[in-house]
Amino acid sequence: MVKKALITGITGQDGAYLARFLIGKGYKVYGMVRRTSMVNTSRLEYLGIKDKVEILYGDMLDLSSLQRVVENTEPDEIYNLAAQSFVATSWEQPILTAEVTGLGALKLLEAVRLVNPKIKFYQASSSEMFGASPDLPQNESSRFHPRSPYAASKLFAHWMTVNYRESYGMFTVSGILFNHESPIRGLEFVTRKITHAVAMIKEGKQDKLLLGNMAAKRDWGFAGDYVKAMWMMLQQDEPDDYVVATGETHTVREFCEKAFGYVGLDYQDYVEVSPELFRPADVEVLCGDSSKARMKLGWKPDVDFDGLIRMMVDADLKRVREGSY
Ligand code: NDP
Ligand code: GDR
Repeated sequence: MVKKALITGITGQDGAYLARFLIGKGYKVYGMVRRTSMVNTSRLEYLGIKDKVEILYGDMLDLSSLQRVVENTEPDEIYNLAAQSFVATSWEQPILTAEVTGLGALKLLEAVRLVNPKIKFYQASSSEMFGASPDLPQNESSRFHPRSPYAASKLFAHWMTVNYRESYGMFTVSGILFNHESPIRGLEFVTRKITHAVAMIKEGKQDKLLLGNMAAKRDWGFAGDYVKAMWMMLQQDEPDDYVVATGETHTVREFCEKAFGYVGLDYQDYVEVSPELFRPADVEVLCGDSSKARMKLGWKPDVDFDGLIRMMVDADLKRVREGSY
């Protein structure tokens, strides 16, 4: 029998990669999207799968719509990737962030419990939940110390996922994923902001790049590798939580150095620091210990830091040259 998966957030970076991965595994893929005045399926088009997924309308703010989408699709697996996912915006829209990213996950869990508690449920948790944790590298037992409305909302959703497993015996898992990027990463995130600027500068269409905290350190991997781990978590006999990370951490400055260096430029000639781009509170260093995922799931990343930067710069150069972005 063909397995069915429902993805919330299918128009986002991970939603598109996960949909492609599941289609490759023979799944029937449903994607929930919120109503907007313009359709936003550019990432599905980029990965060549727009016509291979079935779209349904629903919103994380609206429990009745979630319940209807779950009833109408009768999925075996649900991947809850929908969120207000940009940390910086979460200070400007803290309540919306809590409602979509935090309460939205609880609403979806409730919809699953009411419609069919046997559906397997994946929650997109985040390394941001560790925030200012004194533990480094961070694994599943590390202490949480969220540092933004986004991170606090994700922590609520994480604990609700754990609680639905413990209270109702549901197959709910929380994947604590460290930063993962790709050529279809949103332009506001620092990696894509840099690789896009590198391409624009190289092609003579931009002359500088403004950044905030360049000392921040992140454990960056490739989104295509990380969506595999999501699926693997739902194929286990028992539901559990897993950290997914490369185990390497690099500064924003290093990312710049390599991305500009790849096209023969010196980042110091183009990058300026703008105090306006600093956050009210930042997470200074994240580095994940994914031993559990590697041992129990057999997961490992295929793309390394340099490979990721090359992939992103190449894709942005191509788009800038074609005038497609
Ligand atoms: P994106 O920001 O690219 O995608 C977010 C998705 O959520 C979009 O499809 C967006 O739809 C959808 N969405 C937002 N608000 C609503 C709403 N009210 N109702 C329905 N859908 C909504 O995120 P990523 O793909 O990068 O991340 C996927 C998930 O994983 C997110 O939950 C994120 O917080 C989490 N995460 C991401 C990490 C990363 O490094 N990428 C690391 C750890 C966790 P629309 O297109 O209409 O805006
Ligand atoms: P993050 O990603 O907050 O880790 O959240 P982001 O790329 O936005 O920031 C990473 C670090 O870079 C610093 N920085 C800048 N960031 C942005 N966006 N723009 C800048 O100009 C800039 N200059 C410096 C930031 O201060 C920060 O320290 C991402 C999201 O995908 C979340 O949804 C996810 O949960 C986490 O990764 C894991």
